[in-house]
Amino acid sequence: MLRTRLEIRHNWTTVEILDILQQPLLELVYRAQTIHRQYNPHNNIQLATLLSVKTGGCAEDCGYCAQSVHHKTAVNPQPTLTVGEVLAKASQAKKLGATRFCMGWAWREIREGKAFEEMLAMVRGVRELGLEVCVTAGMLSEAQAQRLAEAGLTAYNHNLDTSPEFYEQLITTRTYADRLQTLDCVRHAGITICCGGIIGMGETLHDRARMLEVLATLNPHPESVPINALVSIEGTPLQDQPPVNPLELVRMCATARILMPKATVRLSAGRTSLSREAQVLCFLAGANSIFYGEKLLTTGNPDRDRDRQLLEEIGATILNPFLEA
Ligand code: SAM
Ligand code: DTB
Ligand code: SF4
Repeated sequence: MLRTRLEIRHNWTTVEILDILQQPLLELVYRAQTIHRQYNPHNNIQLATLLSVKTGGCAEDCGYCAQSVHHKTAVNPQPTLTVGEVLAKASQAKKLGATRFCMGWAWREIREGKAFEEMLAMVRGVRELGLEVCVTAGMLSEAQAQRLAEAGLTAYNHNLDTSPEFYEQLITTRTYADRLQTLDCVRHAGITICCGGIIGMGETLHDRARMLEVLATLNPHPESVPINALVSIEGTPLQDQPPVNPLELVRMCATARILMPKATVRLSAGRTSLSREAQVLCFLAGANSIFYGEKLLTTGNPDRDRDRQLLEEIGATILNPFLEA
């Protein structure tokens, strides 16, 4: 099997990626599925449950986000969840079949102090449950990444969101270079990287290709690549964006799979607007992870029972923790 595997490349160009993104859809899905089978022969899908530990009141101005203080949305700042509350949720997620537990903080960056110590306790606690554990909490330093690694953190999520060129139209309070710097700290600490982006924010196909190019020229590639469709939030600058064509999401999943054959490609935000059939197409195109649970951070997600039923119907099995890397 190993002999037939394609070479993993880190030198993809924009033109090559644009060509892939624009291939006839059936060709594209066939190509992505061929690669997917070589690297993930068992039809495994990872179930990751997401919990917002600190909701709302974020100082950043990300144009898509319900939690930014710069936008008047229906989301108000909530008290930070306690270690006990979080571990109870993680334990429940495990019972319901999740193998990865992801925790979010609406922060610009991690600061030293009580909240960080509690984050470390949460990470240790989730690992003790035998789950993979992921944190997303904004920028961090080398030293903080090191402490998270020591606590047993599996992955840190920090998205590029879009191309370097389109980025400034979405976020002004931190730069693309800041994001890459954070990813560097995560990598140096030996934590796996979860990094992807969003489509449907008014970006061009060229922007999508450029975002994928930045991801696919990281060496090593991110272990996990979330592909989000914009959930348009009232009160944000992106509130009137038209919904994403589901086939565009299929194209993104397929292209991510072709460029980064070993990564876990997660079909992330936006699944409530997708038909079961569109989701199956994304799985065929190489998506092999979903968020599992009734809520993402502030918005809805498909029902657990329906998700389980869907996976059963298509003959997918649930990925065991720690097998993805
Ligand atoms: N504050 C941290 C940060 O920005 O890195 C962590 C939480 S933040 C909400 C995590 C990611 O969720 C963002 O980078 C973005 O890709 C995604 N996201 C946020 N709002 C979204 C929306 N309305 N639709 C789709 N994806 C969204
Ligand atoms: C990611 O790429 N998507 C997740 C997770 N990483 C943290 C977040 C999606 C958020 C969707 C909007 C909301 O629920 O507020
Ligand atoms: Fe804050 Fe993250 Fe939302 Fe940006 S995406 S406003 S950093 S919570």
